[in-house]
Amino acid sequence: MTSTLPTQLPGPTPEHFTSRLRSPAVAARVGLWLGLSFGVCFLTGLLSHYAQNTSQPIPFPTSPSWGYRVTQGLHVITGTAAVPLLLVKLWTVYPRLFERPPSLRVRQLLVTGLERVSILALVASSIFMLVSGLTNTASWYVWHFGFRAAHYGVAWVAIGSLLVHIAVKLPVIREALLGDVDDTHSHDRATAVDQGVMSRRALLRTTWLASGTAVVLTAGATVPWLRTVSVFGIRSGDGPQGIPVNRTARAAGLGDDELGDSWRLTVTNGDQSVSLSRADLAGMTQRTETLPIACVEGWSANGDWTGVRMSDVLALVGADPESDVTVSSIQQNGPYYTVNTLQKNFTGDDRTLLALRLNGKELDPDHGYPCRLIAPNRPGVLQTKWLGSIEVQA
Ligand SMILES: Nc1nc2c(c(=O)[nH]1)N[C@H]1C(S)=C(S)[C@@H](COP(=O)(O)O)O[C@H]1N2
Ligand SMILES: [Mo]
Repeated sequence: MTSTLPTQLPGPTPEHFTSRLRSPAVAARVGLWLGLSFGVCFLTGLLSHYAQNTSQPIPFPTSPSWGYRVTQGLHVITGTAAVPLLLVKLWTVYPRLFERPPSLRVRQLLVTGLERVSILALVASSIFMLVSGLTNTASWYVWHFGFRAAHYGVAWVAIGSLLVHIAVKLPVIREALLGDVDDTHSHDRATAVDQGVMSRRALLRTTWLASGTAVVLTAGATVPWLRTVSVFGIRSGDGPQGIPVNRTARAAGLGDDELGDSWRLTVTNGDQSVSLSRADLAGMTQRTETLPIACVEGWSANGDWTGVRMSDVLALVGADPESDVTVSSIQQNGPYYTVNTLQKNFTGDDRTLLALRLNGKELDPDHGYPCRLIAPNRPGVLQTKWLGSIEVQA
């Protein structure tokens, strides 16, 4: 006896989708690249998240100085590449959502139900990751939640459900990848009988091209020779002194009063404290280091920074150069970006400077005049501008 329960979900029936382009052969190939992009994006994302943690049981290394620039560049590039891949993948597989479970036995219903829930989690989290990431690279903060916490939390949902999905589909993936793209027999839906508007190979080529184009249009934000073609690498253009600016002095609420002669840097170690004017800092031994600003949003640029070593300034208050310190900006409209911890391996690194000059000139106010922090291999968001105080942590 067959059941008469309504097993068909509302909406189109599977018979509605007749294109042979929608096949495991296409889905597996696009899925392979999508999975690789997600994998690289996830790992580089974990690094970026860890680099921003105040407490780092395993010290985040200070070398190579360009490491974070590369990993965060990869993070944004693979995320961008994933957008066209995800769209094609969803287009290829979504008719499956309208398929009825193979039988109405409780076990089958349960398996099908679980699989669909995991697919739902995967699709929803993937879309969330790419949309929130993309709007962030466009520096468009429309979110009413903390971007970092949400993007990090949902990443685990995405990668977890992706692993479940791969495990469930492994036999199909294997067969599809080993077989010929144009093979219309194995695992194809019975109703997929139309040739479609193009060949499967052409669809795949178009997909790779779309993905590559998306990368080229944005990667100039971090790869200098791509700048001229990266029309969407929106901050790739020059800011003052050849380096982009994410927040100007004016946007930080700082003007001549705050940044003028009355400015002082307070350095504190327990009950020892000094207050330094810009002339005091300029009178100390000056060093120049070539270090990148590598914004979490994906853009990055190298600068020649000149200023005083962090360890030289700490010596004025008798502090061990290898101390965790709290670095604060005079900027008032925080709390983001204005206060953060510099871990002891960064504090003690000779390349970590309180910079006064950039590329041979006085720092532009938008780059943090009178004085900003610049340290090797550190997310841009932690390179505090308009410093006000440095305090050795107890
Ligand atoms: N006080 C303060 N420091 C700050 C910021 C800020 O908004 N306020 N932005 C940070 C971010 S997100 C980046 S990427 C770098 C950018 O430095 P730049 O504007 O000199 O290129 O500064 C960092 N330092
Ligand atoms: Mo940034």
